[in-house]
Amino acid sequence: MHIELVEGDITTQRVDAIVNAANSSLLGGGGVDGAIHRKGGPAILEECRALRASRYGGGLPTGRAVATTAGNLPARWVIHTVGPVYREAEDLSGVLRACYTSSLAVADELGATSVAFPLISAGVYGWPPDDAIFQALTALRDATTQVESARLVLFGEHLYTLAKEIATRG
Ligand code: AR6
Repeated sequence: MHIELVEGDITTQRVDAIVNAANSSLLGGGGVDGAIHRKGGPAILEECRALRASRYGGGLPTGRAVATTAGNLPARWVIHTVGPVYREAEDLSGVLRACYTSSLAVADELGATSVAFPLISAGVYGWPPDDAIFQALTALRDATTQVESARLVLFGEHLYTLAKEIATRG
């Protein structure tokens, strides 16, 4: 799988699927989740509500992923995943990496070959950005998937520069 780093807004990415850093309620929130629902329109929330009614009454568990329409966005699907809230006292990096791999597994089920990811857990959920980037790159590099192109979308120049540095470090 080809891994690409881009600076920008995930809602404008022209790929088969974009990933949403959601919360387990699937009912929207701030950050990238807010932007996706705002620009994608009500069709996304409608499908999220249906998923809650059918499969995820107790919420989408952390580290898991599920797809909906992308509404008015240029992508075909939004894959919602729930990152772990950062905790110093507990190593949840395996759960964070699982967000990337379960999103790719959902992409495989959909037949999506290009997927754009935000930096999951690195905002409201408090994950230190450098380690969030490291975990994202590790998960994507190690993944077994039919997805041909994974794009990590960094919001702002600072995160983009940091990601470039971490990627070259290996
Ligand atoms: N495009 C790309 N990246 C973005 C965008 C955007 N439009 N907007 C923000 N980011 P966050 P989390 C970056 O907080 O930490 C929500 O309320 C942001 O700079 O969106 O997983 C959910 O409902 C950061 O680098 O997600 C949950 O309750 C990264 O996206 C909770 O926040 C992730 O920040 C999830 O928190």
